[in-house]
Amino acid sequence: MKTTNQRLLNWVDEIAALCKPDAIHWCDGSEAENTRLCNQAVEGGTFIRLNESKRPNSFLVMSDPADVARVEDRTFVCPTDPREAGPNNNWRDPTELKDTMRQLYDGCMRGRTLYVIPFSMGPIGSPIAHIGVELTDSIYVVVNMRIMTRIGDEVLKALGEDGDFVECLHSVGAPLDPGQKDVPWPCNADNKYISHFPEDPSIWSYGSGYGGNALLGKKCFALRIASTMARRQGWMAEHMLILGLTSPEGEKKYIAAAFPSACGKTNLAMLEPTLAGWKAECVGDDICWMKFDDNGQLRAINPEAGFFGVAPGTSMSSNPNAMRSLYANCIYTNCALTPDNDVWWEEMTDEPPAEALSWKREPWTPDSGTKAANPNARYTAPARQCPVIDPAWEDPAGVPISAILFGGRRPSTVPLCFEAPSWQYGTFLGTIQASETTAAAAGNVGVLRYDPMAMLPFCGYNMGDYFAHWLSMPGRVPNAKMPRIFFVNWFRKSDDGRFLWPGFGENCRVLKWIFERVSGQTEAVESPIGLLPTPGALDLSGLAIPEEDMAELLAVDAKAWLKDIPAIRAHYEKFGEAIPAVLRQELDALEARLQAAAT
Ligand code: OXD
Ligand code: MN
Repeated sequence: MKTTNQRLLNWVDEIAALCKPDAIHWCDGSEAENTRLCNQAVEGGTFIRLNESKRPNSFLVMSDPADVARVEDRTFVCPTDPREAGPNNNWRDPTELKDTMRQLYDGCMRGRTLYVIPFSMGPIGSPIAHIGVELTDSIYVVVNMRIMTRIGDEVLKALGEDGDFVECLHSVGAPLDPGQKDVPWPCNADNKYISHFPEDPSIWSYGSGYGGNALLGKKCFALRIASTMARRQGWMAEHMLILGLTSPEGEKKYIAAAFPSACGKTNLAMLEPTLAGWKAECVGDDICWMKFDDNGQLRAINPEAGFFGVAPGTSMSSNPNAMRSLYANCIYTNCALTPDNDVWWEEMTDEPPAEALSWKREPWTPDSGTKAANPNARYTAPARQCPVIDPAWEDPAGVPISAILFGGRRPSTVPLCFEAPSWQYGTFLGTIQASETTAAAAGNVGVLRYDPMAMLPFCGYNMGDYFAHWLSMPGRVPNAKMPRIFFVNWFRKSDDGRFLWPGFGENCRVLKWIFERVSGQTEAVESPIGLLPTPGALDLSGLAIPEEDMAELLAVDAKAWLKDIPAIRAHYEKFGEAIPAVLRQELDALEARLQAAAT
């Protein structure tokens, strides 16, 4: 089906004239098309077909070692006025950058096919969803976008004659001369640009074929560009998981949570509660779009349709529901290949395979002294394959959000859980969200890295204005019912370096407390930092945690908090005048409360 949308037709013509592909293919999104493209990628040496009896319809891809992750230093946010991009983004003048990139795009698809991928972020036709069209010269991008979003004819139908869409242009930047043989992973390692033009809005990506650099629906559209749309239109585009929690009495509440990288977001999104009678179901593991409904209720969709998860560390003990989602129909990137044509990554099994082909296509054994899989190796899995996918995950109306969680990796200072008494203070807590560096990383131990709302690499405009947008939400509609805001920390350690909290499925105990707070079933105690569980309010039944450990987990150490205040002030200074005055007042008031408590 070709579209009747004239703007789309004109844009495809314009890009084809610039990039000069050998052919143009409009993706219909069908199974037959997907099979054809996967076969073509196997024949071309890009895809390795995995063992059909173990992982049907699944493929492994090994990238160029120079193209393995998002490239934040090559990511640009380009409104006309640099103040709009803020200190949290790399800014370039949009006219100059477009000129530079047009030269790179000129002829960049020679010898390749230009694929047109109409895609919907969110259930097609949902009032919370938005449409994009990605033009790309990468089959890897097409088949991944088909898992991660809804693509094809259905989207063109929804777009109609004059529907709006975000222009997403992508090229691996590796044209082929006539007769030139392609490489398994074409890219242009020395010339990567991941550029965002929020005023269009459009995304221009060049040189990388990997993940968030190339699957433009994800970080580029659903966070950076969508955050600017959300600001203009009065909604929220957030880096959050969404889960549904059902009590033994059958009451259900939805929770969204924003954590910085490496804090177990996907694990929490799919957790298996250890408390009898409680059920957790997954709506999404990475991105959350929220809009008010007519009753002032904030409702959320997961704009994605798949999981692009970090594979290393994922196992039946850390995340059984992720593992169970991977039984078929997945793409694996930069995992290792076992002799029986299956994939493997570090910690996937207790025993590593005796031998494998590493992600660098080199023979590997457990004694090699190197990693078999790249630390950023990924699986791309259809969300519908998750055994605990929420029944409402594709509800066009979205799910009502009752609570928002912030958190970080804080071995010290921050208690297991507490609640913000107001939206304003909760927003403040989001702005000071941080993870502490550990001995595992180079540099000073215990240094705080601030990642407000886990959006530092993903906010498409000045972060100070983003904070103001958060603060403005309750005033956007009459009778706004705002979610309650909580702060959690699964990573608190004892003085002798033990984790005090078991984490994983046991985190449902904290979720239960949050559920009970939201439904008015439990009291809380006030403290200088917010509302903590009353003694005995956390359900610890069947869990052998020493009383002293629990006391430490729930203690508010005012002196330790006071030590963070100068770092918080320095963090705010980076955003200068853009920080809303009420947040500075919240910080002053917190400091005063802590000082009173410390003396
Ligand atoms: C991701 C990330 O890949 O946040 O989801 O980096
Ligand atoms: Mn993410």
